Amino acid sequence: MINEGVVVRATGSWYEVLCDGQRINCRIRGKLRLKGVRSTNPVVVGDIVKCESDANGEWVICDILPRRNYIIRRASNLSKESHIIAANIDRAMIVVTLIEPVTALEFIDRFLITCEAYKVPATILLAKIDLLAEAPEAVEAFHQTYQSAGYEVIDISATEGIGLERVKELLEGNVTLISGNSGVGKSTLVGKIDPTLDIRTGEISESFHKGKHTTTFSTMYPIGNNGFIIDTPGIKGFGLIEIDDKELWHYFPEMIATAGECRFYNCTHTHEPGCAVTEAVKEGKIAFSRYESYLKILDDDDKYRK
Ligand SMILES: Nc1nc2c(ncn2[C@@H]2O[C@H](COP(=O)(O)OP(=O)(O)OP(=O)(O)O)[C@@H](O)[C@H]2O)c(=O)[nH]1
Ligand SMILES: [Mg+2]
Ligand SMILES: [Zn+2]
Repeated sequence: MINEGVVVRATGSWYEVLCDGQRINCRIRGKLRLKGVRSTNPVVVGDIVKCESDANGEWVICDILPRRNYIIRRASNLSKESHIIAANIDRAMIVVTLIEPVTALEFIDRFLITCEAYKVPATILLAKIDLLAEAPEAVEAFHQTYQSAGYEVIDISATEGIGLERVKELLEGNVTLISGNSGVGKSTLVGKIDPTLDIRTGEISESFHKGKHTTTFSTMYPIGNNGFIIDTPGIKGFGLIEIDDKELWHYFPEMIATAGECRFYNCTHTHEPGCAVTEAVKEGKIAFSRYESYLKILDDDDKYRK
C-alpha cells in the first residue's frame, strides 16, 4: 500500500507524515539519502512524500515529490554540507530580537537574501517588544531599515499578546515557516497563537544572554482554519548556498528598485562612478547596514558568517 502525505515532523531518524488526516511514523529508505541536493537532511518538514508499508507493517518513505521551494543554508563553516530548514512554504517569518538575545543584522540579511533567491515572501517579527519600551529610537531605526527595503516588520510580544492579530492574518490558509536564533521566542509565539498545542519553551542563559536550543526538531502544526505553522530549532549562523556574487544584489529589493539608474548596466554597486545604489546609501535612502551586509557577503568567499 502506498500513501502520499506531508512531512510534519522530522527528527533525522524517523518522520511523521500526515496522510488523509492520519499520522504515520516512517523511516526512510537508505537509497533516498543519495538522491538530489547534498544535504544533511534528505527529508524535511513540508516535503510531500510517498510512503509504503512493508510486510511487517513498518512504514518507509520511498519517494519525495519535487519541491516548490525551500530554505537552505550552509550547516556550519567547517562543513560543505547544506541544511534545508523546510520545503514547500508560502511565507517565512524571521523572528528577531534587539536584546535577550541580540540578533545580528547580517544574519537577518542572509536569511532574507535566501528568501528572495527562492521566491519565498518574508516577514520580520520584531519580538519581545515589551523589553524595548525604553528604546523607541532603536525600534524606529530597525523599522526604517527593513521597511525601506520593502519588508513588513511586525512588533510582537508573545508574552504580552502584542501584534498577534496581524501574525494570525498572515498565517491563514498558508504554510508558514518560523525561523530565527535560539531564544528569540519562536515556540512561545506558536504556543500563544494556538494555546491547545503542547509546546516546550526555554530560558535565556543568564551569563550569555543566548537561547539554550530548547526546540530540537522541526514540527509543522495545523493553525486556524486552513493553515500550517512550522516551529524550528534556533539556528546560529546562516551560510549562503548557491548564490553567485554577480547576482547577490538581485536579492536586495531596495537595490533592484534603484539599480536601473546606475550609469553602467553591469554595475556591481561597489566602486563604479555614477552608481545610484551607493548614492542612495549616502542619502540614507538605502540603510547603511544593508549595504554593509552586501559588501561583507561579497567579500566572504565561504559565504558563511554568523
Ligand atoms: N519578555 C519576553 N520574553 C519572551 C517573549 N517571548 C518569549 N520570551 C522568553 O524567551 C525565552 C525563550 O523562548 P522560546 O520560545 O523557547 O524561544 P525559541 O526561539 O523557541 O528558542 P529555541 O527553541 O531554542 O530556538 C523564554 O524564557 C520565553 O519566556 C516575549 O514576548 N517577551
Ligand atoms: Mg523553540
Ligand atoms: Zn550601481
